[in-house]
Amino acid sequence: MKHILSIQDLSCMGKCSLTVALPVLSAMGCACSVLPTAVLSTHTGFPDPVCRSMTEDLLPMAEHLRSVGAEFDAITVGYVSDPQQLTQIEKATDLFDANIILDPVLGDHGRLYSRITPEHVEAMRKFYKLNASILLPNVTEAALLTGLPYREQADPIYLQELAHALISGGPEGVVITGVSWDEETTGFYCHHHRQGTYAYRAKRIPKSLHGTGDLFTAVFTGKYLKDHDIYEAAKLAAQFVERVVAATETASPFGAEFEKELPWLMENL
Ligand code: PXL
Repeated sequence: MKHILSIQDLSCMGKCSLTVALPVLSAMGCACSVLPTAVLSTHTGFPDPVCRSMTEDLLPMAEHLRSVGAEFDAITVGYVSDPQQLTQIEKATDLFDANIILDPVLGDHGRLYSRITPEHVEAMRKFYKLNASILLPNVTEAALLTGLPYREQADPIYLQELAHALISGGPEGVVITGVSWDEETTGFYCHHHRQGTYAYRAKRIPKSLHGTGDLFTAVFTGKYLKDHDIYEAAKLAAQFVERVVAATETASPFGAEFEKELPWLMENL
């Protein structure tokens, strides 16, 4: 059985990060251990969440996991609540012989998430270059990390520029998610050193939900560990997210109704 270490926050309510990674990866037949970067009452889409950062605890916790013999097939890194955590995560992940799949959670729709500062963006830029094997940014995060301008409506040339700038920084593969191709279609654009370039389009469902990036990362990771095909992994993740968005009755910060689509995911692995 594949064993993943998921490093991201535990938001007590709102369905994102660990509360979606754990059930999704279990449904995909993977074991998932965690290192919580922070414990929040809710994600930051709700006003004024209580947030306790785990900055000081990340490395000792990882050292303890290592000392009792933990080994991982991959490590995923998602939301970090302050940029200093990235230094600790770098030391923590160096203890293990596993590739890092990084979702550089910084913002969406051309804007930073609340609590994310320019220092945070700079720290994430340094971190991905040195540590990420696969990078899963949305268009906003790809623009922030490369310094290229953000464009709401993406075209293949713009995406190629973003992907090439990101790949030249270090990772072997990048999937740019949340691509708005035109009024009617959305999808992703991916590029991998060995596998080449692919673009994926699907019909747009005009509903914006919290946690869909985290769902994408979880499904991507489970599938990528199975057959190491970046395009197939991103396609399954995109299809799952599309189904979840369609199945979610109301767009609210309480999150996506992903549970409804877990049976489909298990059948389509
Ligand atoms: O879904 C990304 C995410 C994860 N964790 C927290 C967040 C967000 C996005 O807003 O606030 C705490």
